[in-house]
Amino acid sequence: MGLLEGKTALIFGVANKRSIAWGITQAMHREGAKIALSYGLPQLERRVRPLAEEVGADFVELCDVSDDAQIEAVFEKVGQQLGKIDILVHSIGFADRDDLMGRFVDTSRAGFKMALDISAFSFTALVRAALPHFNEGASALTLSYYGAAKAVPAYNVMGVAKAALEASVRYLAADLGPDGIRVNAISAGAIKTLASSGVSGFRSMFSEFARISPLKRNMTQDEVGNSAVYLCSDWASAVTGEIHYVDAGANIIGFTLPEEDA
Ligand code: NAD
Ligand code: 0WE
Repeated sequence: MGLLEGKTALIFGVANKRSIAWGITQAMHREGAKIALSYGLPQLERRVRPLAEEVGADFVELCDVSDDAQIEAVFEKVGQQLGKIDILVHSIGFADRDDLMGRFVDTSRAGFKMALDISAFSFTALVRAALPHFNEGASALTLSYYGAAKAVPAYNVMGVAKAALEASVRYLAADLGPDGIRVNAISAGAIKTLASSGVSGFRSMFSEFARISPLKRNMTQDEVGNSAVYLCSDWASAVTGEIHYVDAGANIIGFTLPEEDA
């Protein structure tokens, strides 16, 4: 018997096989959840359709989360085609590439607005739009990163967006707790995906991560997926407003010594 048997999960943010959202999708499918997917750009459809087929998802809808009308439209289809949902996953983040290099202090007003809109506000927008469609005991999950809590080289405006996202998780959890709806985030360690591999210096960050983490390795999309299953399952029924690190323990380390002194 799967942990999510009888539940329906609506997952935003699958772009390709490497997406964290795809690791979550596969884990939730394995645990018996019915899967529905939403993707962000028309040109992603030809990649997402075959993936949807792998997990038996009939509901596959375009939704650019920077557009209120598209959010409204996708949830109208949820009402018509999917029925009530138990799990909402938000695995979406975007900033202008130019803002993910150089100094944070140089961030433009337009770049700041876009990063916060797509990476932070969209979670609140999706949760609000989902409210009439949630079953009793439903939960929402988003993805964050350590750059919300500490200054990470080049993460810049995305770190500020993730800080806003993590605070949103707490306010949403406080708002919706009385209705039995839980809201949590997974803060994942650095993983190679479309959104990360284009980032300059990512390779050395990736190997540095494996060096400092207590488990002495990186993690996988599948491991994030398994933690997502737990947080969205009834085993986490008293867990809400939480930022749960899935990072091989890296975030607990204060500093490391150079090899010769260790
Ligand atoms: P990804 O590129 O596979 O996923 C990002 C998704 O955001 C894509 O599916 C993209 O289409 C979608 N998106 C961007 N703008 C959108 C818009 N306007 N409307 C709708 N969708 C839009 O990369 P990923 O690494 O799987 O990222 C997923 C989440 O995980 C992001 O929130 C990211 O910040 C977070 N995260 C990533 C890492 C990492 O190292 N890869 C670590 C921690 C957290
Ligand atoms: O949240 C992320 C990815 C965020 C991201 C990445 C891109 C690259 C391409 C948002 N927007 C864009 N826009 C683009 O045009 N991560 C946690 C992965 C990541 O991204 C970094 C990191 C890490 C880790 C950027 C700089 C430094 C570290």
